[in-house]
Amino acid sequence: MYQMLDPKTLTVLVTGGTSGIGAAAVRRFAGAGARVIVAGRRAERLKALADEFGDRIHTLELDVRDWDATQAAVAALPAPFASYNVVFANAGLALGLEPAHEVRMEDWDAMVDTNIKGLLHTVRATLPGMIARKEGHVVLTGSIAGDYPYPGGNTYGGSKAFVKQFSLGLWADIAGSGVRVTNIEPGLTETEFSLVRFKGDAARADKIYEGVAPMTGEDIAEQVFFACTLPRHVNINRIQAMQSHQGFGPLTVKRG
Ligand code: NDP
Ligand code: 8X3
Repeated sequence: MYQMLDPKTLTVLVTGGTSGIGAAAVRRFAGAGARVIVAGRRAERLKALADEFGDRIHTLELDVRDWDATQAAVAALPAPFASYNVVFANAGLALGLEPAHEVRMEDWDAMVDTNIKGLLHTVRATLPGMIARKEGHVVLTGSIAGDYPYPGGNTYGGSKAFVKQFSLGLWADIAGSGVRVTNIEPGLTETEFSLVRFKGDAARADKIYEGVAPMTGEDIAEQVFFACTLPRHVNINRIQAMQSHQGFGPLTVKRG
């Protein structure tokens, strides 16, 4: 029988663990017996996860945009959490759907600071430990938006295209080190993503998921769990998944 890794041997650090895909990953791994370090900014969400899973969970109230805080939080991890061997750099957001010439600069800054710089902070703070231990796995949350453009996706899509290329560059650097790299690229997934994108406008957010059965955080967490529990000689470079009614738009020609 094919031998998957025992999840009880995994200690998983999840950023963006307080909601959506990240929270589902926390539950998937902790539910299977892994230790999980959950990072996010919302303290009450972190506490709820700690209450649910007890001493299998360690929480970090952390804004990944802050390099000093990210570095310090990783350096201060207590045993046995300090020997993490999976890092799921998942925290991220989209803000707005305006065309480039109308967008608020603060929104572009926030996406770059979180989706690119926050992800880099997470990887740079955690990678040396896994390289030294010769065992680990970096999982990054990209998006189909990093592959296929859509109107209003400008900087969000650009940030996820960065994640795609960075994941390949990271693998070029560390293949053979014992640390694996996987880019998870979900499509339409119902989480707090659209509520955040539309700045609390729940009616507009709900419309995004109307008339389709969107993927859920659990669907994506299962893909992460699969990639991380494959035997260590297998590296999944990328998993791209779409909701089964989602397709590609045609190329447009704007005439006149
Ligand atoms: P959610 O809004 O439900 O979750 C986002 C998570 O990111 C929250 O836990 C939030 O925690 C955290 N986060 C945001 N900013 C920061 C920050 N500065 N520091 C630390 N944590 C932060 O959305 P999703 O679960 O959908 O999003 C997770 C990832 O999946 C994102 O990278 C997103 O781009 C990506 N994605 C989502 C898709 C979708 O359709 N939903 C599809 C493709 C990719 P807190 O607010 O507590 O800090
Ligand atoms: C989120 C997917 O298509 O809503 O990354 O931008 S999409």
